[in-house]
Amino acid sequence: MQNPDIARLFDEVADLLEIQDANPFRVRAYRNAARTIRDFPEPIADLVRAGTKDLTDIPGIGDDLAEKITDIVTTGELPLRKQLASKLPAGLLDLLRIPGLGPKRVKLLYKKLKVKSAADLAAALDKGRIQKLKGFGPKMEEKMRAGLGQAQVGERRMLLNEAETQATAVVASLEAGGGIRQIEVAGSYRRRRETIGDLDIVVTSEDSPRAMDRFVAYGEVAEVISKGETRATVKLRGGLQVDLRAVEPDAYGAALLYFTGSKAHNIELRKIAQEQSYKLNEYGLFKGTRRAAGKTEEEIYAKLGLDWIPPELREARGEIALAREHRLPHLVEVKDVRGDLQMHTSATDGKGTIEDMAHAARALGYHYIAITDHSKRVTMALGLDAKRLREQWKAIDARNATSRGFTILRSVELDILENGKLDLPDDVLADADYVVATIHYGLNQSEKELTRRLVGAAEHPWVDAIGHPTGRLVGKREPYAFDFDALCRTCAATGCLLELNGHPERMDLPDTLAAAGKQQGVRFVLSTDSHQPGNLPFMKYAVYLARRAGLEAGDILNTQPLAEFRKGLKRAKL
Ligand code: DGT
Ligand code: CA
Ligand code: CA
Ligand code: ZN
Repeated sequence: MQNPDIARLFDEVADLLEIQDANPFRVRAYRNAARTIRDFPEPIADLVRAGTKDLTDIPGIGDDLAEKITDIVTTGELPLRKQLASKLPAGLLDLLRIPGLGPKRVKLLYKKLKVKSAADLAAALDKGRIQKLKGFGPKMEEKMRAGLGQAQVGERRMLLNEAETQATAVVASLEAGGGIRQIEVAGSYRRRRETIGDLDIVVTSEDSPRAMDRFVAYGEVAEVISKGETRATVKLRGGLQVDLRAVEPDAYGAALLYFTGSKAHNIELRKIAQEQSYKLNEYGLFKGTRRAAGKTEEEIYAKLGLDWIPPELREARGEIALAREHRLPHLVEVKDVRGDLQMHTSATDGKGTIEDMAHAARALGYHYIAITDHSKRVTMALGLDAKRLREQWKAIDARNATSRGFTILRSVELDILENGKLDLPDDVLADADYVVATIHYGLNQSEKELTRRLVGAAEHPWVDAIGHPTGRLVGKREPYAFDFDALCRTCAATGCLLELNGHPERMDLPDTLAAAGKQQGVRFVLSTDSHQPGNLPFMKYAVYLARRAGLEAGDILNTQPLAEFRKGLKRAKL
């Protein structure tokens, strides 16, 4: 049982409760627990087995949840989930997996139209019955049609951080079995896409059949799909498929290159090989029957006249031309980042005090952080009004006065209201060190409205950055409609920064937009949007995003020491 598996059970309980009209607080408690567990830095199953840590020490986990977690780890099931599910048609849970269909909509479809399965939904769509329901416009209908198609072909992608938990554990199990020489998780995982279809592991081993045996015997395997001497495919509990391929050492680089992809990158490479009368495949780079290269990726790229290309860039977006001209960007790394610029505390919807967050941030080697609790419009999170915010800043000032080499910036996640105004008065914003403005409400406004709100905020003298600029939630909510180029033009002109929010559920800006922003002269900041100290290591996901966008440390203001960071802010020029 990995953390994501435990989290999934709690999420399902929340969904089932919500469909059954349970108390919203109870629903929220299970949802929060799911998130806490998913994002917890250590495997919780290990803690339970070791029995050394009291689970109720984890923020948001009380006695009841602790007991349930222990049950899950020991029995693999959660009786409450089974009991709740038994009251509803089995197909209803499948409906929840269709993008855009949350428990609220599933409940409506079930109650009003007796939709109990994907097939029922397809029929209801065909008969035009969905449109007549309140809250289901033609746009929604179109989305559900598309989602239904995806759900039926089994296209379910996992968030990168969940896939990472699973990948790390499989690799550790294989390595513990012995006989593995080289091992790498290739595919979209190695390219650090924000979602992962399946894991593609490449190994060299002195005893491949033994590695395959070990692989299919791994404790998390739910189903063995195929197994041979050099190749096996399994499905893990929770649905993630994993392929393992063992190759000879002379072909390891070629196999790694091939299975890392992307497919489009591979196709371009193969064309270049052909132009130089080579043949490139997963076994090597060949001239006739002679293998010219294959042991490492570097030697294959080199033979083709190319610099080695970091996996994050292998998407056929111009990286091969850059590699030929020795002009690949020097991509930003986690160690370049000196501060984290979005996090919440228990003053609003976070779980941890300012001190807790500062302590964890120092341990990561940061020089500064911004505490960015919500402003008052976000009532659900107990957002701060001017008075509470100023009190928080006073506490921050006091703490800064006694601490050396580490600074907490007075900040706020400032809501850009539906009417385009900002949620706090200018005199308050002027006293902040850093202000990140974001949109949480009115996401369904017209493109014109939303663009006006974002551009207006970016023009405002005291707004230093726009946070999670597109509002997307990976796999759950598409970006809201707005003119990204217009926002970039404003940011480039005013010096307003765009945030790359590395929270695994957000990953916002998306990589392609960040790359486009850079072309327009925009500068960026990286953040984690942490809601507890244990989230701060999410910075690596922000860095992955930045790398996929081709960003260098120089493109990102929070790679700078504090003094330079301050000088680079828009407010420094006022
Ligand atoms: P995913 O799993 O959907 O997140 O994405 P990938 O990129 O991991 O794709 P996957 O697992 O289907 O295949 C792994 C890699 O294998 C892929 O990135 C490139 C390579 N590959 C797979 N199929 C083909 C193909 O038909 N042609 C070429 N050139 N490469 C392929
Ligand atoms: Ca894959
Ligand atoms: Ca695959
Ligand atoms: Zn936010």
